[in-house]
Amino acid sequence: MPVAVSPLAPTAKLSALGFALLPQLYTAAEVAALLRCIEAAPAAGPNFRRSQDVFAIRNLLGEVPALWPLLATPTLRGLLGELFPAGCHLTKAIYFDKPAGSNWLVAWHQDLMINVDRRAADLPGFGPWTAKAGWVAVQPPAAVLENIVTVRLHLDDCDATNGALKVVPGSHLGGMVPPETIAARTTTATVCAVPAGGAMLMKPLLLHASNRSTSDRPRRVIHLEFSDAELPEGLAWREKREM
Ligand SMILES: O=C(O)CCC(=O)C(=O)O
Repeated sequence: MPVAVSPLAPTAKLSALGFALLPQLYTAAEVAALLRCIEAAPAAGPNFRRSQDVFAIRNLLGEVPALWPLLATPTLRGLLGELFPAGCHLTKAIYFDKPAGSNWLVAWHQDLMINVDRRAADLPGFGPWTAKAGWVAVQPPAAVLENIVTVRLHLDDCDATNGALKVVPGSHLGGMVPPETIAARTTTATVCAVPAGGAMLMKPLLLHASNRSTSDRPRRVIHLEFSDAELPEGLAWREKREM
């Protein structure tokens, strides 16, 4: 009798590959409510970036607080409970729309920076530091990045034509990679198509990129980062929100 091979659970896939695709994390009604809430936001100020090729909202929950009760569903909380059994906090939230026909492409990279509340220049292992429009960001030690899980919630069906992320499976296991070696590491890249209401889980050190859109469909994403790590004394996550 053939032995049934059970597919890897999302948490196991995330550890092994650096990403996992969840076809349905939110219902169609929940997605519609999230979109209505974003569309009703005033969309003005330094955290809003709008051009023909991208519409982004940084500090999403600070700018659109009404989103949080819609996002923090029992399903999301259940997922986070599996990922972080001892509890976790949100550390970053961004909204991205890559509109139909967008020319915005994102080159291969790892997500190396975290947003923090102040500059603490002599903190061992932390740096370089940047400050833009009142926001301080820093590259932390790899252990801090390894603890983060990003949940990219897709609000539209997304495939290779409208900017689905391309990733290099397993590339999160090699630590921070020198930029000049990235191109040679992308030969095994795969495209992460996700339906509306689905999510992509990913580790920040996973090599990822996205293409321009050749589609007539938008690609709206809510990007949430979670961690159960505290930063060293004197430094705090800028957007920290307990779960
Ligand atoms: O959404 C995209 O296409 C790229 C975003 C990205 O690379 C990032 O958030 O680091």
